[in-house]
Amino acid sequence: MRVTVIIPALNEAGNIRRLIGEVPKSIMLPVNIEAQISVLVVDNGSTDETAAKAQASGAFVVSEPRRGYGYACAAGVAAANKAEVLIFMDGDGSFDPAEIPLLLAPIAANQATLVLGSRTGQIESGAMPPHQQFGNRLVSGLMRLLYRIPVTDLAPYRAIQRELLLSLNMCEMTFGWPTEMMVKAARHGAQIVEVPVAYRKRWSGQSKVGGTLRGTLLATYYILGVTLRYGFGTSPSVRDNPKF
Ligand SMILES: Nc1nc2c(ncn2[C@@H]2O[C@H](COP(=O)(O)OP(=O)(O)OP(=O)(O)O)[C@@H](O)[C@H]2O)c(=O)[nH]1
Ligand SMILES: [Mg+2]
Repeated sequence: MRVTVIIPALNEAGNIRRLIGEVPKSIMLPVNIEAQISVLVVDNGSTDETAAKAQASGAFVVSEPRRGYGYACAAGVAAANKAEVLIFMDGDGSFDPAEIPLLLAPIAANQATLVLGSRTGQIESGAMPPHQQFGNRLVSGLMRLLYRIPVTDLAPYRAIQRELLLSLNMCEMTFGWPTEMMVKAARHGAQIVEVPVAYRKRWSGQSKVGGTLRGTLLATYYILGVTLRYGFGTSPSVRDNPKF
C-alpha cells in the first residue's frame, strides 16, 4: 500500500524536522500488508525555514502560496498522485506518527475508506482548550444527527483512500475543508471508522486556529456553516477567502 502523509505547514520551522523524523518509512499492518510511507509537506507561504528544513529532512515539499488550510491540503492531494492512501497530519507535533498504523489498519482490512483519528486517546494537559472541546462536541453531535455517522471529533489526523477523496470534489479552501470531507464522504456512503488517537500541545511556534480568538471565530463560522449547509442539501461552489 502506497501511503503519503500530507503535512500542511505554515511557519512550523521549529517542529517540522523532528516530526518528519518520527514518521516510519514502512510498516507491516495486521493483515500482512506492507505500507510504504512518504512525507509531503505543503508549505503554505511560510516566512520561516519550514520548506528548507522539511526538504533537508527527506520530505518532498510543494509550495501553495494561497493561504488557507484547505488550499494547502488540496495542493498536497494533487501532488501525491502516486499514493493510494493519504494521511493528513498537522505540522506542529500535536499528533503522534507512531499512531499511523491505527489509521491504516481499517483501510488495509477493507473495513473503511475514511479513518478518523478521534482525540479521545491520551490528551496532554492544556492541548485542547475548553472552547475547542465544546466546539468539537457540538459539531460532531450535529454530524451524528444530520449525517448519521458515528463521529466524536473533527479529527484533523485522518487517513482516506485517494480515489474516494478525488470523487468528493472538494470546494472549501480554508477552515471548512476537513468538515467538508467528512460530510461529503457520509453523503457518498463511504465506510467511515473512528479510532482513538493521542493529542499533544504544539511543540513550538504560534497557533493559527485554536489558540487565537480570530482563528477560533473563523473556524467556528466555517465548520458550522459547512455542517449545516451540506446537511440541508445546498450545492456548494468553490469557497475561499483571500485573507486566510
Ligand atoms: N489555520 C491554518 N493552518 C494552516 C494553514 N496552512 C497550514 N496550516 C497548518 O495547519 C495545522 C493546524 O494549525 P494549528 O495552528 O496547529 O491549529 P490548532 O491545532 O488549532 O492550534 P494549536 O493549539 O496551536 O495547535 C498546522 O500544521 C499549520 O501549520 C493556514 O493557512 N491556516
Ligand atoms: Mg495544532
